[in-house]
Order: sequence, then structure tokens, then C-alpha cells
Amino acid sequence: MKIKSSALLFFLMITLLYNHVLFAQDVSKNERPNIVFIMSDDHAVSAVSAYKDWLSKVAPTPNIDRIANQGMLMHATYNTNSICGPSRAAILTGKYSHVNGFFKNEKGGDFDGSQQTFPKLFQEAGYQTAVIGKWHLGTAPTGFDYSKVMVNHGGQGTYFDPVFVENGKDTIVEKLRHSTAQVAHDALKWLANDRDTSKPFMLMYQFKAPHRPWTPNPKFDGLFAEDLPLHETFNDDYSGRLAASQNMLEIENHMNRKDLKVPPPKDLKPWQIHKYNKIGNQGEFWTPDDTLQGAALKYWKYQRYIKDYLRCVAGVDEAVGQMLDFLEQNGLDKNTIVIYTSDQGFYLGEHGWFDKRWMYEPSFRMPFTIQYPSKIKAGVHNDDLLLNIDFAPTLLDMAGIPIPEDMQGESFKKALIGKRYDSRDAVYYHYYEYPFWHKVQPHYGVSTGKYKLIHFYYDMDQWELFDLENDPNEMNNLYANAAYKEIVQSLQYKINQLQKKYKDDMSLDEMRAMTDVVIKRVYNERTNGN
Ligand code: SGN
Ligand code: CA
Repeated sequence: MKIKSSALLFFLMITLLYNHVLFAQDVSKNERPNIVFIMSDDHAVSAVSAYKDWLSKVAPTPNIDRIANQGMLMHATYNTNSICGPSRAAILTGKYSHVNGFFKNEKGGDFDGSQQTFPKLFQEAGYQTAVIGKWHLGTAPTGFDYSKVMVNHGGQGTYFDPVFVENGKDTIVEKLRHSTAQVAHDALKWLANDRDTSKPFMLMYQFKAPHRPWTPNPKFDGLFAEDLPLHETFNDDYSGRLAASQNMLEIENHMNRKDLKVPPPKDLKPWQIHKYNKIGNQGEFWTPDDTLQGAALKYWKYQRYIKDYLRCVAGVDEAVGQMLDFLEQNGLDKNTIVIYTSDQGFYLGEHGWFDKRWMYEPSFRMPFTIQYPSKIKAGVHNDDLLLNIDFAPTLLDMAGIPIPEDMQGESFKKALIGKRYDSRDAVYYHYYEYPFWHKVQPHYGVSTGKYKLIHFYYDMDQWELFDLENDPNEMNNLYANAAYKEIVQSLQYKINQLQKKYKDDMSLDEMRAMTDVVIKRVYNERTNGN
């Protein structure tokens, strides 16, 4: 007996030691990966050609595709709240909007930068951290050794003459370059000259483009001489979907003159130009030419819009290529995790729309691709149900930094490194902002990848059920169809479970009160930004 127990003790000690060595080997100090987290604004999956979606042939993104070819392309990455600031806050904290406190852009106050975020954890673990470009969270970035973020136009930044704040103090108006080129310039400069090369780095490289008003760098004006295709749902009539029918994000009815680059008449005063440009936002009728009306006018608006949007994407793609080239030329590519994503998806004419916010696929889904040549195999596709709140724990895990218990997302490191990974069976979503900007009714819902159930609850009580496999465009609301009763019940049960799990199990009145909250933003200067 005695011999047996000491042998057992010896065996246990050896196992512990071995595991310790394994862990240290897994992410040893001088092997810790660098991270370049690239995020654009409003870049739809359909406009990343690696996805081979409906625009891929006409609008290639060769540099973003380089990441997918050298690493993994995620096909089912979703957002917890499809709008800029809230998605960014969810990414930083690994927590849902109602937990991190930043649940709407408009009158929702600013991000509480004193809370735990993944950049802070990287910084505490000895990384050099930086954020360059779009931030859009109001308060100055925390957890970064270096920050240079756009603050004008309500924190959105502008395509030309963007105003940046560096390290929370110095204001710089950049007049030399288009916003995308400026962000690329600043990020490469920081990497090449300014960082502390004795430490690994975690850089957030974030673009304003291709956000509204879709103003590209003029060097891309020559792209898209031919007209671009229309999505098959371009003329959706929203039948069976009441919330969708009450929107204010139709290309036909809610695009303004500035969006479509209609120059104001000469000799207008600045306030008159502002007023002129905004016409269209509230559904006011306008046409650039009286002979253009009806379907032809809608078609004209779409072509103007989509071409400028994709020209902005071309700028982002170029900036991604510059980053990849830099890493390769400096021998940093093998040990650097590079991610390309967007804060959410976007409508490129699907359902006749622009903008985001809905839990329907084009805005719910996010592009996500990742390369890390020393650990992730090249050219792999992944279909696991992932969320933006998973990014923080995954990056921490990849760097060997402990994941705090209170993060609500889950690490998908195993999926990345080719190990067995049991992904979640459903993703939960909650959107709050209403009625500004685009009159999208607050809603929550769940998607299993096969079925999606949504509840629009603010000042209506509407449920929508979609069979995603047979109706990927979500045109056919099956909620009232008796044949789907059991599926509805099981999805409602799933919603209840996930609301409890994520602590979003409040009453509808409490949820409505969040929509009604009015807290001013800090970065709210009015500019005539373009
Ligand atoms: C601005 C846009 C809206 C857009 C929001 C949110 N109007 O207000 O169309 O939905 O931003 O975008 S604009 O005329 O000012 O461009 S987000 O990316 O910040 O969420
Ligand atoms: Ca956005």
C-alpha cells in the first residue's frame, strides 16, 4: 500500500510538472503572439470577397482575402447588438451591452472606461498596447500605452480633415490624407518607430470606412465603371414583417443628398448647406433630375451608394495589405495574430436597405478572419456559432493570459488550433436604440443557425420566425404557421434560458426604459464633416 501511494504521489508530481512545462511551452514568454486587431466600420460579409457571397466577383478584397487564405475564415460570427459603439464596447469587455453599460449610440452616454477590458489585461500582462483610428465610445481610451482616435462628428470622425486626440490630450487635425490612409500611416509609424520592441504588442487598427456618408479616397473614383448587381430582395415589400415595414433606412426613401454626393447650389451659407444636405433623412422626396423618378430613381440611388461604399472598402483593403506587407517585411508575420472584422454587418440593398441594427443576417453577421501562421492552419473554414463577446476571451487565451470569470463570451482557441471545440447551439441578440436614427424597433432574439426567432417589443408585440436553411433571405415569417408551433416554443424556451444565463432577464418595461434613457455624449461637437 505504502509503495503504491508514494508511486501515485510521484506520478502526480510528474504529471503536474509536465503540464506546467506544456503550458509554458504553449505560450512561453518570448513566444507570446503579437496581435493586430483590424476593424472597419459597417463592412458587410457580402463585401468581403473571401466569403464568395453575391458581390464577391464584382468587388474583390484581395488583401483581406490574404488573411483568410493564410488562416481561418469564420462563416457564423455574430453581433450582440448591431450598432457601432455597443459592438465596440462588447468586443472590449467580452460582455453584453446591458452588462458593460454601453447599449446605444444615441443619448446612451459614454463608455465607462474604468471597467475591465481586454486591452487592459494585455497591458497588465506586459504587452505594449495601442489603438489607432475609430473609437466612438466617448470617453478617452483606457488600457493603451498609445492611442490616437478620431473625435469629431460625434466621435465618428470624418473622411477628410479628421480630428484626432492623441493619448487623451493633444488634438490633431489631419489634413494631408483621407481618413483610411491616415489611420494606416499612423499605425505603421507606431509599429515601425514608436513602440517598445522589447515587448509583444497588441494593436487595434480601426477604420471609419466604409461608414456613411461613404466618401472614398478620390484615387478609387475610377473603380466600378459598370453598374453593380441588385440583391434579389431589393424590392422587398416587407409583407408579414410589421417592424421591417416601419423602418427609415430605405435606399429609395431615406438617403440624403450628401450621401449621394449631390452638390449644393452655389452661394449657400453653411447652415443652408447643412439643411440642403440632410434632405432625405426623414423621407422627404428629392431627385437630382426631374426626369429621374420611381424605380429608375431608386436604381440610381443604389448605384451611387454601392459604388462609393465599395470604393471605401477598396481603401480599407489597401490599408490591410500595407499592414500585412509590413509584418512580412519585418519578420513579424509568423508570430502575429492578425484579425480582420467589422463592428457589425450592413445592408447593401438587401430588403431595399442601407444601415444595420436588425437581427436579420446582413447586419447580424460580421466578417471575421484570422491568421497566425505558427498555430492556425492556412485556408480553413469554420462554421461555429461565434459572438463578438468571444473575441476578448479568445485573444487572452491565445496569449496565455487568464480569462476573467465575469467575461460572458467564450474562447474559441480550440477551434483555431484545430482541436475539438464544442460551440454553443444558439446565439442571443438584443438591440435597443429607437427611434433615432432609422426607426428600428427594439428587439431581442435567438438564432440556432437553422431557425431564428425575434421579438419586437418596444411599442408593438411582434414575433418573427425564419427557417434560415430554406429561406436565407428571411422573407417568410413563419411565426403564425401552426406547423412551426413546437419550434417556436423551443426557441422561446432557449431565449428564456439565454436571458437568464446572460442576466438579461428583465421585464419588457425595464427594457423599454433602457431605450428611453437620455444621457448626453461627450464627443458631440457639430462639424460639417465629410
Ligand atoms: C450616424 C449616421 C446613421 C448611422 C449612425 C450610427 N447618420 O448617425 O446613419 O446609423 O451614425 O452608425 S449620418 O448622417 O451622421 O451619417 S454607427 O456606425 O456609429 O453605429
Ligand atoms: Ca458601425
